[in-house]
Order: sequence, then structure tokens, then C-alpha cells
Amino acid sequence: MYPNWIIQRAYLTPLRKALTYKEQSWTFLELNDLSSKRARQLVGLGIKRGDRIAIMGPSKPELVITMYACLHLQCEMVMLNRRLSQDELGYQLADSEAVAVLIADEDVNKLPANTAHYLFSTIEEVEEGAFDIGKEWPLDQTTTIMYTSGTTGFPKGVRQTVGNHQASATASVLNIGLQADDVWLCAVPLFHISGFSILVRSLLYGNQVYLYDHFDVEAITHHIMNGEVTHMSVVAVTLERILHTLEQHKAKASSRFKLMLAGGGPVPADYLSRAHTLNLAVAQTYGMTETSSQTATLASEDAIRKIGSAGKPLFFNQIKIVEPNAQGEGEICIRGPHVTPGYIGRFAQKSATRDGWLHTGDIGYLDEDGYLFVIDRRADLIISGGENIYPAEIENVLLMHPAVKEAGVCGADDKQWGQVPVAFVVLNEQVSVEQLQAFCQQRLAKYKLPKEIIITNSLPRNGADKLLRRKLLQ
Ligand code: S0N
Ligand code: AMP
Ligand code: MG
Ligand code: MG
Repeated sequence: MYPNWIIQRAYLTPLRKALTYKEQSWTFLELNDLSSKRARQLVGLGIKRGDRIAIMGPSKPELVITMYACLHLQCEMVMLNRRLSQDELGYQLADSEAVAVLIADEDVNKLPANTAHYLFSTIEEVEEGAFDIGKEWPLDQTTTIMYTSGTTGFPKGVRQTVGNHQASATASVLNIGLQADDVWLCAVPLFHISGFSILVRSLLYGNQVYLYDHFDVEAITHHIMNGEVTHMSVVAVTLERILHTLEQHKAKASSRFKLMLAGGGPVPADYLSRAHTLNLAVAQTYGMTETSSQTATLASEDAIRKIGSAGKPLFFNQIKIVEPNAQGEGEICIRGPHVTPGYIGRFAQKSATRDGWLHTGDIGYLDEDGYLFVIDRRADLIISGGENIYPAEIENVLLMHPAVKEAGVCGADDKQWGQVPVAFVVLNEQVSVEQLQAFCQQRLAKYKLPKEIIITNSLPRNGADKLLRRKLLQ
């Protein structure tokens, strides 16, 4: 058993700043008090220890307090992505069988019609129920469930346990180091592991989180220039926005700023060289939902010497390349205490690992010094601004339209988002591209909408009739 992170942190460093949002800050003691009260209010609503609860809201203190309340109740939190369509959210709510949905007032219209829910503003007014907050947690307790799309187009709910998060945060600090006055700027969504792992690190390390509910590039770049924050997590698109803003201001990163963790997809080498010129330390990292954030991270001193690499595994983690070709390139497999024990819902029976190894489907190699290079992503995965899109998700929707006989989707390079999806369809009756777009709009998150839908006579297939997505754009 391990101590309840929130209680333990409030005991160890009660008066340290834990969270800053806009002009306001909270200490660890205050967050513990507020979240304990919120936990008892949830009990007042009938929520019980261990219940599976879905949560959605923008990255504001209310969301952090609600999440910490659920941690106190040892609930399994299903983290809903605010960008999803009602259909997509409906799928996750049904698949997860969450017994309650807790939602920020401003997000309530995103829920499918007739979804029972509790508004944050309602919960705040509820009378507290009696509840003994658990002081200890077992390692195998599921804390968070994050949906990540799959090759079939049906998203899988990934379990992340107390043990997964603790191992991830511990391995991160063994690699990056820590000082008491470090401040991690969080402008990645808390519903992704990129964001939630920042909260976990804060609780385990006792450092402050500077929270943003949207990507305010001017304000964020000024914190980096002034050294008001020391760490930050970014994806390629947000890294580029910061580089561009620093360049515009003819400014450099403060020497007090220590490290930017850049992940969620490949980072163009050009960004890394520009960062170097701007005095901005960037560590490329390879991480995923199934591994509760980083598996490998490149030390910033190697950023230029090993440009393009995602680094070496963190201390507890192992990486092996399976079935390598003559160049040593093969499937990246991962083992470690940060790897998920498995999925929920329709994929509950699917094992996440084989002989203890997570087969990622990503292709890469380890160079002669043991540095990981990721060269290709699993199952034609498209990454747009750090959000994953599986071609099958879009193809499945297009195929639901009666006029569509065949559909194929692939990623096209895009200046703004890195990649965007493009669709090719073969029709069996007349339909306009606009009608197909409207059909998709009702069913898919905005970032998944094909930038273009191209009507064609046939799709490229191999001898076994398998769609060759990579040939679509040729
Ligand atoms: C890039 C972001 C910030 C863009 O959001 P922005 O600028 O605030 O846009 P909005 O105002 O919300 O919307 C404006 C228009 O743009 C469209 N849009 C928004 N986002 C996207 C997108 N990604 N792709 C395409 N279009 C997008 C909107 O639809 C809207 O359109 P219109 O105008 O038509 O209405 C935002 O997307 C963002 O925050 N992205 C990052 C998400 C993220 O964190 N991904 C990582 C997920 N992976 C992991 O968590 C595992 C890896 C990991 O753990 C990690 C990753 C990074 C760093 C560290 C780690 C770690 O290991 O710890
Ligand atoms: P997710 O499960 O949404 O977090 O997505 C994880 C996936 O993002 C990985 O399986 C990779 O395909 C991709 N990815 C993450 N980090 C990198 C990286 N450094 N380089 C290339 N692809 C990455
Ligand atoms: Mg994902
Ligand atoms: Mg915005």
C-alpha cells in the first residue's frame, strides 16, 4: 500500500504553492481541503468508493479539485476529451459504463442529449456526505482511464493504475532531476496523459503547476522569457508557436527555464535546432497513453548530437526491437512498471502485453549507443496537433453513408497541424462532397474531419485486397 498522494503531500509540504491559475494560487493544504470537501459532496450525491466516473471540463482549478476529489474516493476516472463529437462521447460513456458524469457547466452542451450528469456548479452546492477518505492506495488500483483509438476505429479505454503513474513520475524525476521551486507549466489537456502526468508529478515532487486552459502563446512565451516557469510539456505544434513567438520578440529563454518535454508525436529536427539557438532546452520524448507518459526521453545535452532521437529508456523501463530488418528496424516493444495492465469495456479481454512486453506497433531502431529512433507510427496513425486520428475511425463513418462503397483515409502534411486527414471514396450512387462532409461533421471531432474528400474510381489494394493507405496520395 502507498499513501494517498494528496494527503501525503499536504502533510509533507502543506504551505508550498501547488497550483496557479491566472492571478490565483493554492497551496497543497488548500487543495487537500477543497478536494476532500468535494469528495464528501460527491458522496452526498451517492457516489461511492471505487465507482467509475466520467469527467469533462476545461483545464481550470475546478477540474483539478474534482479530479483530486475522485482520487480521494479511489474512483476510476474516465477522462473525456473535450474535442470529441457527441457520438464519440456516447461511445465512451457506453463502453466504460461510467456510473456518473461530472461536467463543467460550460461543457454540458457537448454531451449527447439525455446524458445524466452532475454540473460542477451543482456539486459545489451539495451537502457533504459522511466519508472516511482512504489514506492508503494499492498499486494495482486503476486511477484513470483514457481512451485511445485503435486500428479497428473503436477506441480502447486504457487503464492507468496508481503503480503506473508512480513509476512514471519516479522515472521522470530520476532522469530530469528536481528542485523544490520548480514550476511546471501545464497547457496540454488534463484529459491526456501529457497533462495528467504533470499533476501526478506535482503531487509526488511537491512542485507547482502553472495551469492554462488554452494555449495563450504570448503569455506562455513571456513566462519562459522571464523564467517564471522551469518546465513545460509541448507537442510539435505548440513548440513551433513558442519558437516563432520568441523569434518575433528577438528574445531567448531565461536561464532559469530548465526543460521543455516535447512528445505526442515526432518533432521536426528544424524545431530542435531553432530551440537550441534560442537557448531553449528541449527534450524529445517517446510516450503514450498505454505507458502513462514517457518511456524514453532524450537528455537535452544530446538534443543536437542525437537530433531526431527520442532518447534512451527511463531507468525502470526497457525497450526492445522485435523482428528487426537488416537495418535493425522493427517493432518497438516496451516493458516496465509504467505499462498499463490492460483495457476496459469491449477490449477488457484483450491483453495489453505479450510475455510482459507492450507491442506498440510503432517502428523504430536503437542506434549503436542505444538511442531510440522512431521512424514510423503504428497502423497508419495520423497525428494532428498532438491529437491522434486512426484512418479507420473516419473510414468507418464514411462507409456508414449509403452512397459510399469504399473509403480510404491517410495523412497529408500540413503546415499548421503537422498532418491532417484526407479521404478517398468510391461511390455506388451520386452524392456531393459537401453532403459527405456534413455527414462526417455530425459524427466526428472537428480535428478528425477530412480536409479533403476525393471521389475516385478505385482504391489502391494489394493482392489480398488489403487497402494500401500509403499509396492513396501517390
Ligand atoms: C495544439 C492545440 C493547443 C491547438 O489548440 P488551440 O490553438 O487552442 O485551438 P482551439 O482554439 O481549441 O481551436 C481552434 C481551431 O483549431 C482546431 N483544432 C484544435 N486543435 C486541433 C488539432 N490538434 N488538430 C486539428 N485542428 C485542431 C479546432 O477544431 C478549431 O477549429 P475551428 O476554428 O474550425 O472551430 C491543441 O490541439 C492541443 O492542446 N494539442 C495537444 C494535445 C496533446 O497534449 N497531445 C498529446 C497526447 N499524447 C499523450 O498524452 C502521450 C504523450 C505524452 O505523454 C506527452 C506528450 C507531450 C509532452 C509530454 C508528454 C509526456 O510524456 O509527459
Ligand atoms: P497516444 O497513445 O495518444 O499517447 O499516442 C502515442 C503514439 O504517438 C505512439 O504510439 C507513437 O505512434 C506516437 N509518438 C509518441 N511520441 C513520439 C515520438 N517521439 N516520435 C514519433 N512518434 C511518437
Ligand atoms: Mg491518443
Ligand atoms: Mg484557442
